[in-house]
Amino acid sequence: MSRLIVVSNRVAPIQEGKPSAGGLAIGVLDALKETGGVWFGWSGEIVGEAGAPVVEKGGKVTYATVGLTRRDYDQYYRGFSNATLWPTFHYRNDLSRFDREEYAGYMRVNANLATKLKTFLKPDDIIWVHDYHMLPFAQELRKLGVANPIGFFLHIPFPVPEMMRTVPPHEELIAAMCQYDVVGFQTDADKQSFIDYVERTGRGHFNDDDGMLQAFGRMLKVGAYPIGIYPDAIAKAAEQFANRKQVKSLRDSMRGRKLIMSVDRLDYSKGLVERFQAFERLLLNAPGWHGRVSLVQIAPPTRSDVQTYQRIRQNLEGEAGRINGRFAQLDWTPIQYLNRKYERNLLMALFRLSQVGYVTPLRDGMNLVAKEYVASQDPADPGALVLSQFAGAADQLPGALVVNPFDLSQMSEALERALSMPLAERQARHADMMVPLRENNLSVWRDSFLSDLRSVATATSVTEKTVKTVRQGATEAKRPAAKA
Ligand code: ADQ
Repeated sequence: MSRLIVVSNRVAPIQEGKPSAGGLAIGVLDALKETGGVWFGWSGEIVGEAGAPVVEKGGKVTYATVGLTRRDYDQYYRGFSNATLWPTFHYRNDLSRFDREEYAGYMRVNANLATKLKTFLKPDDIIWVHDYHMLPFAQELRKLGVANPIGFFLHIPFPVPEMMRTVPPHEELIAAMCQYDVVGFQTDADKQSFIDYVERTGRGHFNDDDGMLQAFGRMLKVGAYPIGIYPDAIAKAAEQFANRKQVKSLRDSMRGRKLIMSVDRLDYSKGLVERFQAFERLLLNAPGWHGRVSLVQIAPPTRSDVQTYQRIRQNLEGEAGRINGRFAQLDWTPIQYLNRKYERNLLMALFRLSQVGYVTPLRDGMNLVAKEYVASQDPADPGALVLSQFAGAADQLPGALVVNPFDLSQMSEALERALSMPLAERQARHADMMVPLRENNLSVWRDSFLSDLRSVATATSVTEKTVKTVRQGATEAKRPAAKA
C-alpha cells in the first residue's frame, strides 16, 4: 500500500502521561499510529534561519519537522492564519484583520514547506494535508510538479460565501483549494458553504450524484467527513483513572454537590463568557442550587501572543471573579476556573465524575470534547450533555440537550434540566449517543477520507483530458457571477 504523508502546521507527538495537544493532533496521530507513515510540519520552534527538516522516528511514525523564522511565524502563523482566517472562519470577522504582508508571508511559508516536503516524496505516496494554515499547500506542490494524490481536511468550520468574501484574497484561496484531489469538511453545512461559494461565483459546478466538483479547471471530490474518537478506549481510560489523586480530591471537595464540567482551549470561539453568564443566570433564577452545584472550567491559554487571546483571558477572569464574588459562600465557590492543561486520560475521569458536560462554543468545526464527555460516562449512571447547536458535533449527538449559545436563558434552563434529569432519561440519551460514536469512530473518519483520496486520484488521472474538455464547455456556459 502507498505510504501516507500527513502535513499539518504543527507536528505534535503526544507522549503518554503528558498533557494532550489539541483536537487535530489527537486525530492525526491516532490515525498515523495505525497505518504508519510520515508526519511533516512545523516543529513549534522559532529559529534564526530555516534549515532542512529534522527527521525522527517514533514507532511506525516518522516525524519530519522544520523551524520557522520569527518573520514567518509572525506573518504566516500569528498573522494570516490566526488573525485573519481563524476569526473569519468562526464567523468573527469583527475580530479579523487583513494585512497584505502577512498574506504574502502565509503564501511564502506554504511554498517553502512544499519545497522541503518534495525532497521526501516518492511517486506513489498519498499526501493528506490538514487545516486552515495550509489552504494553498497543494497548489505549491503542483507548481513543483508533484502529481501525487493530495487531500485536504478542514478541521474548523467553512463560512458561508458572504463571510468568505470578507477575506480579501478569497478567490485565490478557493482556487488554490481546488488543486487538491479531495477537500473534506466536518459537516454537510461546511461542505455546502464551499460548494455555494464556487457555484454562486460561477466558477464551477458540483455533481451531487458522485460528489465531484468541477472548478478552476480541476475535478475534485468534496465531502463531509466528521471526525470521531475511539469511544470504548475513552470509556476504559475514564474508568481506570477514576482513582487518581486529582480525581479523588475533586470528588472529596464536591461533598455531594453536583458538578458541571467544561474543558476547552481558551479561545473566543468557545463561548466561555456566555457560558459563565448562563451559569450565573441559573444561580439567579434558581437559588435552590446555591451551594449545591459548581462549574469547573478547564481552559489553558493558547496563542497567547495574539492580542485578541489576551483580551479574552482578561475578560473571562473578570467574569469568573465577578460571579464568584456575587454568589460564593465560605464553603462554596460557584466557578472554579483552571488555566492549565491536563493529561487526557485524567480529563476523561473528571468527565465521568461530573453530572453535566457543558460544551457551548459559538462556532466549532466538530468539538471532540463533547464526544469525549459522552464516551467517558458510566452507562449505569451517566451525566447529561448540554451542547451548542453551532458545534459540528450537534449533528451527531442526538441525546444532547442542544442549545443556542447566544440565548443565555435557554442555556440556563438546559443546565437546570440536565442537573435534574431522571436516571432513566440519562441512560436512554447516553445509549442513543454511543451508537453514532461507535459507528463513526476515528478509524471511519480516516478510512473514508483516505479511500476517497485513493479512488478519486486514480479516476482523475485517467479522465484528466476529458475534464479539460468538459471544463472548456462549462466556461462557455458559465453562469453570471454573483454580486460580491
Ligand atoms: P480544537 O479547537 O482544539 O480542535 P476540540 O475538538 O474540542 O477543539 O479538541 C480539543 C482536544 O484537546 C480534545 O481532545 C480535548 O480533550 C483536548 N483538551 C482540551 N482542553 C484540554 C486541557 N485543558 N488539557 C488537556 N487536553 C485538553 C480543532 C477544531 C475542532 C475539531 C478538532 C478536531 O477547532 O472543532 O473538533 O480540531 O478536528
